Amino acid sequence: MTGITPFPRLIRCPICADEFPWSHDPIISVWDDEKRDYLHIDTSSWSAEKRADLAQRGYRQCPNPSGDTQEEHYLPATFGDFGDPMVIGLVGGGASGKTHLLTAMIRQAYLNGLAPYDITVKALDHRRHRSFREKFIEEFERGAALAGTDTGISDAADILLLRGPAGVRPITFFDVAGEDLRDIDARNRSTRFLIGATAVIFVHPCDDRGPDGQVIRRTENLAFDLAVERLRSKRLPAVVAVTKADRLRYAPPVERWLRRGDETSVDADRIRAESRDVYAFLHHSGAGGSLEPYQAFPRCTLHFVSASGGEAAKGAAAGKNVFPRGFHPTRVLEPLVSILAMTGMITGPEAERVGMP
Ligand SMILES: Nc1nc2c(ncn2[C@@H]2O[C@H](COP(=O)(O)OP(=O)(O)O)[C@@H](O)[C@H]2O)c(=O)[nH]1
Ligand SMILES: [Mg+2]
Ligand SMILES: [Zn+2]
Repeated sequence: MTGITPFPRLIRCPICADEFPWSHDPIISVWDDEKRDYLHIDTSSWSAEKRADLAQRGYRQCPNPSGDTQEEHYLPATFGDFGDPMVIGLVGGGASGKTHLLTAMIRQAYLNGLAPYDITVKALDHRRHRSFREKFIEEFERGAALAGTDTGISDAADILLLRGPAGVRPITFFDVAGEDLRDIDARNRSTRFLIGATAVIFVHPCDDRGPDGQVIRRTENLAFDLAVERLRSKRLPAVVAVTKADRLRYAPPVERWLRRGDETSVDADRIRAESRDVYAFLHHSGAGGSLEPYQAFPRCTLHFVSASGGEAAKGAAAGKNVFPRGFHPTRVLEPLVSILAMTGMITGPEAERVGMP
C-alpha cells in the first residue's frame, strides 16, 4: 500500500510497542554521520518525487504516546506505507544460540535465500542494518563467534522490507538476552517487544553444554514458559528452532534433516514430518518443557537448524572464540519460511496447511 490514505492508519511502533496514527508529515529526519545526530528537513515545498526519494533514506521520530520510553527513537520514514508490519522475537535461555541463529538467518535472507518463494529482501532501516552488519554479520563471516547479548537492551536487531506476491511488509527482528525474559515488569524495555510481537521463534539448543563441555539437561525451560504465558492469548504463529544441531549431525533424525540442506519449496507434509521428529527428539531427550509453545499456540512448527555448522574453539586472540572450519549455516531459513507461510506472506494451498494440527 502506498500513497496517502484519507484517514491516518494506526501503526504499532516495534521499538516501544505504542500504537499511533501514521503521519505523512513533511518533516523528514536524516541521520548525519558527522554530527552524529538527526537533521530535520522540512520538505513541504518539495515535489512529491523528491520527498519520496528522501523518505527512502529518512526517518520519522516515534511520538511514543504513552511516554514510557526515555530515549527518543526513529522509524524508517516509509515504515507505515506498506502492508501490516511483522515483528518477530527470538526467545530462549542464555547461550541457547539465539544471536547466532538470527545473524545466520538475516544474512541468508539478504543473500536472496527467500528467492525460491518469490520473496525479495532489503534493508528498510539502513542505519540499523549497517550496525547489525558490522557487529554481527561481518564478525560471523570472519569466522568469529559472536559476543553475548548485553542484558537490558531491547532494541530491534534489524528492520527489513519483504516483497512478495502477497504484498510488501516491514519485518522487525528482536533478539533479547535470556535473563531479561525473567523480568516480569511490563515496562522492562527488554521484554516489551513481546507486546508487539506478531510471531515468535523459540530457540532451544539441541545439546546444551556448560563451560567445561559437560552436557546440561533441562527439563524446564523458564524463558519459554515466561514468554508463552505472556503471549498465549494472542494466538500467534510460533516455531521451535532446535539449534546447534551440528552437534548431533550423526544421530539419525537430526542427520537426515541436516543433510537435506536448504529447502526450496513449502511442503506442508515435509514440515509436519520434521516437526514430528523434533517433537520426539525433545520429548526423548528430557526437554519436554521446550514443547510448551507447541501446546500453547494454534499453529506451530518445529525445526532442526545449525547457525554455525560446527563448533567454536578458542582462537589465537586472547579470549576470542572462532569457528576454525568456517561457518556453514544449515536450514536457518526454515523457521522463517514457516512463519512467512503461517502469516500469509507466502501463499498457496501448501502454505495454508503449514503448522496446522
Ligand atoms: N556448535 C554450534 N555452536 C553454536 C551454534 N550457535 C551458537 N553456538 C555457540 O553457542 C554459544 C551461544 O550462542 P549465542 O548465539 O550467543 O546464544 P544466545 O545467548 O542465545 O544469543 C556461542 O558461544 C556459540 O559458539 C551452532 O549452530 N552450532
Ligand atoms: Mg544473544
Ligand atoms: Zn516507538
